[in-house]
Amino acid sequence: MQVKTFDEYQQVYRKSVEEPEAFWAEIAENFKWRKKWDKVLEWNFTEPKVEWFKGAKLNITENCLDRHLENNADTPAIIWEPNDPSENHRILTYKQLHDKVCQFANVLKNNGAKKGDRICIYMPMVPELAIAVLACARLGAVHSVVFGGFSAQSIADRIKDAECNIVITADGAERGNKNVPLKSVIDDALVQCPSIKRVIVLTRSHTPVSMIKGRDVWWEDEVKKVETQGNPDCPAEEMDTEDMLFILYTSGSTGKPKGVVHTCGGYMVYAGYTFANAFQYQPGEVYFCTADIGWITGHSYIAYGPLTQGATVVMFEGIPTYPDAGRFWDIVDKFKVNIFYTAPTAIRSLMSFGDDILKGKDLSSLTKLGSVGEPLNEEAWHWFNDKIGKGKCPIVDTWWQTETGGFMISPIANVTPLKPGYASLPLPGVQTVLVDENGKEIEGNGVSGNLCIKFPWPGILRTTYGDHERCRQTYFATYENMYFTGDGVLRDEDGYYRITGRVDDVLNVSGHRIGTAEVENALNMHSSVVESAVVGYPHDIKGQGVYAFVVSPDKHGNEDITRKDIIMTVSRIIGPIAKPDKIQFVSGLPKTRSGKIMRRILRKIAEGDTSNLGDTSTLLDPGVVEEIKAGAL
Ligand code: 6R9
Repeated sequence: MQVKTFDEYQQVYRKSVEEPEAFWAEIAENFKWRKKWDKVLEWNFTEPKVEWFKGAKLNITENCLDRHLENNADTPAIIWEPNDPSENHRILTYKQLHDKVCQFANVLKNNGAKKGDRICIYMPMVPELAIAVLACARLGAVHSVVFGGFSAQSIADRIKDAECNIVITADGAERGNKNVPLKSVIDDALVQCPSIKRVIVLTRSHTPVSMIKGRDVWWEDEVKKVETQGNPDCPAEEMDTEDMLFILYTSGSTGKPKGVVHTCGGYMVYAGYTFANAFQYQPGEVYFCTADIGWITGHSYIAYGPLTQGATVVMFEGIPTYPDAGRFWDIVDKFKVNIFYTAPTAIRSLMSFGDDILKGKDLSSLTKLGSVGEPLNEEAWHWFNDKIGKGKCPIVDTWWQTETGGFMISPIANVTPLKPGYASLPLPGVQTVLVDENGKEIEGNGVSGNLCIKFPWPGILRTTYGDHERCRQTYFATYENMYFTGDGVLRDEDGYYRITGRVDDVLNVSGHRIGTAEVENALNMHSSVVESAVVGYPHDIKGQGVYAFVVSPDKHGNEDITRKDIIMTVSRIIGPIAKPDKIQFVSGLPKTRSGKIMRRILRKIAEGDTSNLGDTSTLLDPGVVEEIKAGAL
């Protein structure tokens, strides 16, 4: 599955475009199937309907676990580093992980879980999170992991949308010196969720929790029951290749997050193949991905991708700056990490602490570096390359999305010549196109446009849960017969791709996708907010910050307190990750005569670039712009 030279990459890429079915069938042969496919691909982007490896049967956990038992049972699958460095780390070999997944799958069965059920997971970054995810997949239950930074309201929305019947959580999560009372947040969420019949609670932080009789059970008690039942194995459920594997909610340009659906066969092939190829993973290498399993990066590149390849994955519970800003490098040194995959926001944040934190850290084990989530600006690229990689580790800048399931545009380590700031070239099987606003393909090099993909790849989303029309509208209706990514891109003279950021109303704050409409809905829920508009602005560390223009005539005489109340409201409705960085009170928003907010103007003001606001003649009240400019933060 790995190409070894740039020439080979170019040949393989050509083949993947000319004969995509033959190309992917050959890749798929590297996986374990209960039954092989009758047909490699059937598709149209109009409905849309995409089916990969049609007729095939499998269980992804047999690929992640069982198939490694024969030769690699004692290879570490997960090396877990706790938040508190004085607590012991844990290592789970493939055999141990297999056994724990089977055991917990039996726990789920005892608690009524079956194939097709939707199970919500809200957990800290502990091995049990990976175990819970894989146990769902073992039974064919569909997991919907919700990141620990989301509020009770966000969890409730997601549980209701997917009609989940079970929640798996923990008493609390420790991140840095903060404790997030996960179970208590779940209790608040469940007030709105009658579909939940069972809550399984792992002990982690020893935070006091309220266990509701008949609904809530302890993870440890349930495991003991399975142990006394004396049946450690749990045969994997046979899944159709197009059965649902998981739902993962992500923000878009409209108010409500959508449940991106991935299915078993195609997703497995895509996550496994891209991991093996882009990182050129070799047996024995230690790979550390700093993402949280609550995001797609954790799904595809902590859990499924690396485990299908029998890799050793470091999983970290804490944050990069606790107990100090050298923590990542301590972990690299401690476990002799070879491949280190992180986000630009983390790199920029660690850069800002200066080079002293690197003194005495042995980073000599590193051979390959990776980045994901937002553009890796050149300054951060060079720091990462010079100070961390010591100029000898390729930086794999992976562009992809929740919807794509895996890497799309990315260098292949030690194969693709690198350019700082560029995600470089599409991986084999990925047919990128640039289009202009009218949907016309922009050919040639040295051009910019909107990034689309014109042919399916196995990891493409299949639908948005419960609302297929929304999937069509969002991704397949903007341009005919193309998947629209929502990103703008530059293709330079060498054909190299540089992602320039979202072209829709989606912000990317510290690598997290946040819809402006979602934040506006939350702001508008505050009793003294009449109306609001949210835009992004350049932020040194987060990449983008959240700037809110708020119309609030009645501030109870104290702007600062009102500001804090409003921030609290956003935190409650969406979660701390969506909190505005700046709130500017305004008497009105710049609107056209037809009532549309002119975000272009607000964006410029938020960026501090007010010299040329463009044409404001269509505004209902041009005077409001002067006022907003004068009060800009
Ligand atoms: C994997 C992930 C997707 C959006 C995407 C784009 C941005 C991701 C990037 C990147 C520039 C990269 N993005 N990787 N931009 N260079 N290497 O992040 O998924 O959370 O769905 O976000 O993130 O704007 O459209 P997701």
